[in-house]
Amino acid sequence: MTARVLIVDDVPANLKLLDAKLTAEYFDVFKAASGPEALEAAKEQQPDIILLDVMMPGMDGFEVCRRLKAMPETEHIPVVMVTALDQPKDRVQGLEAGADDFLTKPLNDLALFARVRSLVRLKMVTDELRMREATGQRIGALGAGTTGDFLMTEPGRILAIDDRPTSLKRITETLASEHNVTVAETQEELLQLANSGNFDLHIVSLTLQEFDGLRLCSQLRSLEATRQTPILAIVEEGDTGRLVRALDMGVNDYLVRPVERNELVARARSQLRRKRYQDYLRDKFQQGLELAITDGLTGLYNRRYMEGHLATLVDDAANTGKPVALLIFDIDYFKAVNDTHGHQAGDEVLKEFADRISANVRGIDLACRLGGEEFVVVMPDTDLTYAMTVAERLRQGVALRPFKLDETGRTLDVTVSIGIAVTEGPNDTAAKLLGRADQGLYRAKRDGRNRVVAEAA
Ligand code: GH3
Ligand code: MG
Repeated sequence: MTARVLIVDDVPANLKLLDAKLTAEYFDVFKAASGPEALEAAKEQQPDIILLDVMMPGMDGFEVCRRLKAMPETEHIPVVMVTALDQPKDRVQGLEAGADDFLTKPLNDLALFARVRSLVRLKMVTDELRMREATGQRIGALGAGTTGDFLMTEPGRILAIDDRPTSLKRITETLASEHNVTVAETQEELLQLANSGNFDLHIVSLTLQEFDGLRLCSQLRSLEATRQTPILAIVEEGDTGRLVRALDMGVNDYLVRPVERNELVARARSQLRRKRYQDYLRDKFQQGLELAITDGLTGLYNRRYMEGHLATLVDDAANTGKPVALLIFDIDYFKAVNDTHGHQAGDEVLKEFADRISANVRGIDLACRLGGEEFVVVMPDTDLTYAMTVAERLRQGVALRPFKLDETGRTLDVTVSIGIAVTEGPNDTAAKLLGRADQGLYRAKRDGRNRVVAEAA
């Protein structure tokens, strides 16, 4: 993997050394010699990761990190603070400034490269989601994004496993004040609990007596329900080999024993925050997709979606020989409903009409609103006889049961005309099918409305 790395240090010799190491690993390196330079370069170059020295004259690394995390253009770029400071309180200060990791000099190269690769890979997930959000906003399917405080209002749901009772106690006690912590006794229990998908963070000790912590992490990464849930690993001091493997298989973050309480709190918090941000982006994308393919008033599919789907179904039908039926509906004298009872009442009728259609078709049938008071139902694997039966049932379901206009109990008689067509032969197309159904509808209107007419080729 290659990545664009911005390194920041006020000592030229340090910059040179780190540059040489990273370049030898095929990373693209950019350099900055001070805090302000780093902020500028981060905005301009949009690196994949920033390695940031802490002690610099003028603006120190903590301040640079806080500013990076406060700017929308740079807040998503992972920051690793690299420093000679080695006190837990320094680490916690770095994490609280928004750093993704805090590595102490002298750097273990293997661990550094693994961490850079891991953070860059994790960033790619967020980048993809951010890109989709930008696209959603551009096509108008999504509103402008707000992130902010909703990310940390709920307590996190954390699942932990560690077979050292004192360590486990320390973890649960430390996190219990802010979060709900569940403890698993065995590997099987952890996987079973995790598989419910009910957790926001998994904490896994890599040095378990009874089983292989690394294997457990890889299982969590491969299960559908837990693939996206962050893992915080607990490693022994100096166990670089295991740490590197854990990071390469997708563990999000780690703590070195003995676990320092404030550091645990800070790391858990930043994993939860990221998880929630990603969940939020995913949900929003899903909603945007739904908005893009459904009709706002009735919740049925819209014309654009129906046309795409119909083309696929008609192609399939040509291959399998199974017919596709298409019903097209137009409410009779609908203009009069609006004119007599108002547009609002008209909308109520359209919604109720959509509900009656939905309730009377199968799960595989596609109900959609073409626009106005025109609707379509596409029925795969359906011949003309069956399509006629359904259409007649729908027609009667409208005509025989008056529509409720409002809460006062006033009702209205509504009727609908329906045209039907069924695919005929391998050369039929979606457009021809729609055209024939439309022709049927025209005849139904001409012949007096409130009726079903099928049109053959
Ligand atoms: P026909 O039996 O020939 O179909 O007569 P009609 O009155 O139903 O047909 P026409 O096409 O003349 O009128 C359709 C009306 O549907 C006109 C328009 O005001 C109304 N309409 C279209 N979309 C909406 C909507 O979203 N809400 C409401 N309330 N009315 C709508
Ligand atoms: Mg009409």
